[in-house]
Amino acid sequence: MDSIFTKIIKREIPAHIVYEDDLVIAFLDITQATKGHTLVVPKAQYETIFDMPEALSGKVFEVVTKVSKAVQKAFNPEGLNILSNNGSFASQSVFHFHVHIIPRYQGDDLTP
Ligand code: DGP
Repeated sequence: MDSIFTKIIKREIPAHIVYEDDLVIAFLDITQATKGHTLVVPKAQYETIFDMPEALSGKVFEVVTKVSKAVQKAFNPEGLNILSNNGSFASQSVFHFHVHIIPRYQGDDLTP
């Protein structure tokens, strides 16, 4: 069954896509936990990092680096969290591996 992210990749549902190549796509997270919150997703549908070929993880993190630099330039946050939830116990809700890029700002909603 296609994940919601595969549906985005197939252009069956809309998303604000900021990067795409043969293997990886990046688009804005619908929740915008903070301004510029972006997801980096391999186009092949692997549920978690445990299912991923290591070569593809490497490619995903190349794109995480590229997109992080672009987010930093575009939004000028004070810092940036990069995280991936794997497994429902770890708060994963979409079972298609992805990496969150979450820009952090002074006094943002995520500040403890
Ligand atoms: P996680 O809990 O780590 O599995 O994060 C899944 C993220 O996916 C969550 O922050 C919201 C985002 N998301 C879910 N559905 C959609 C969608 O249809 N479009 C976009 N752009 N993001 C979505």
